[in-house]
Amino acid sequence: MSISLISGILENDTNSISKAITLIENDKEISDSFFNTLHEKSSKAIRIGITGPPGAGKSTLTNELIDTCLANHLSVGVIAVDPTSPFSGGALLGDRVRMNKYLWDNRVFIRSMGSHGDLGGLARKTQEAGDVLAASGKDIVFFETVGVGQGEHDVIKTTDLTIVILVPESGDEIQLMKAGLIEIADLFVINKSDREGANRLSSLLKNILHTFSVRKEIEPPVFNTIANQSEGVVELYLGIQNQINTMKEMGLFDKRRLNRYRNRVSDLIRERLETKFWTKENKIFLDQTTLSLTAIKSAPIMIAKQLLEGSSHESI
Ligand SMILES: Nc1nc2c(ncn2[C@@H]2O[C@H](COP(=O)(O)OP(=O)(O)OP(=O)(O)O)[C@@H](O)[C@H]2O)c(=O)[nH]1
Ligand SMILES: [Mg+2]
Repeated sequence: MSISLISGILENDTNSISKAITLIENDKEISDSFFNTLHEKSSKAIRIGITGPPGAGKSTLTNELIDTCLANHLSVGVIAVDPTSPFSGGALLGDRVRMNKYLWDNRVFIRSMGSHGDLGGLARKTQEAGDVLAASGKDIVFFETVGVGQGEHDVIKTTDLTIVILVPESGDEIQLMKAGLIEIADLFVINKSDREGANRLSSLLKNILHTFSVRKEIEPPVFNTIANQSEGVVELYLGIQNQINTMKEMGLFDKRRLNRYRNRVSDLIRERLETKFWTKENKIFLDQTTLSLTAIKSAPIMIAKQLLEGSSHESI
């Protein structure tokens, strides 16, 4: 990793930011000192996760929030996680269109990161990309994901604040409970509030949250928006600021960041240990001892133990 790349990032040079994220995405060897420098410079940015079902209006709302941030003199980075799912056919194209809108504006940097069906390491990579954007001086970094899979949830868990977007048509209790949305949300948005059922959904949600708040330190507020008409966006923006301030006052903000830091350390350890563990020999051993279901004569724990104890090598 060259010194010019890091200084380019710190000077908010778009090419350097882009290049660094590509290196991270492609798992290229990057020096520890690079990450150390990023770390020193990346604590100021607020990281906000935006998640919700496919087509809920996440991108439309993020765009609105970008404009509101800019109007309030805040620069913005966006990492849009494309889960390469059948739902998100239009997502990449849409993201390209909005990237073009800000092409000449270095207060905004938008990037899609694909998981290419392999969710391993996605949360780490998006965090590192977030570090790059934070170190480039962005005040706010949005992480936009479709709230479907575990990998996307892992991404959301790495943020300072999580916004869950729902739409009237997704509006039954089961939907809300599904995928642990209530657990991860700090703030809810009912988008497409021009549609029927929006009020019903928001009262239902508020009721559920009230019951849940016994277990949560802060009851998540609920906002109604019509993102494609820019309605409710300023209120949401103020609500986000307010929520962050409350979290800071209660010490929850720092607590969450500390947890996130610890989780990053353990995730890195897990990833490195696993990479080191799966040598060619160990992979061959697993394949050979599990050639077919009928060939398997012992419980998984027996194979795992042999692998861990290294006795697998002798028996190949
Ligand atoms: N009626 C209505 N349509 C909206 C609203 N907000 C967004 N849309 C439309 O809903 C569609 C999907 O919006 P997106 O912003 O692409 O949704 P998304 O959640 O990013 O979608 P994926 O990334 O594909 O999951 C677009 O056609 C938007 O114009 C709204 O408040 N009301
Ligand atoms: Mg989208």
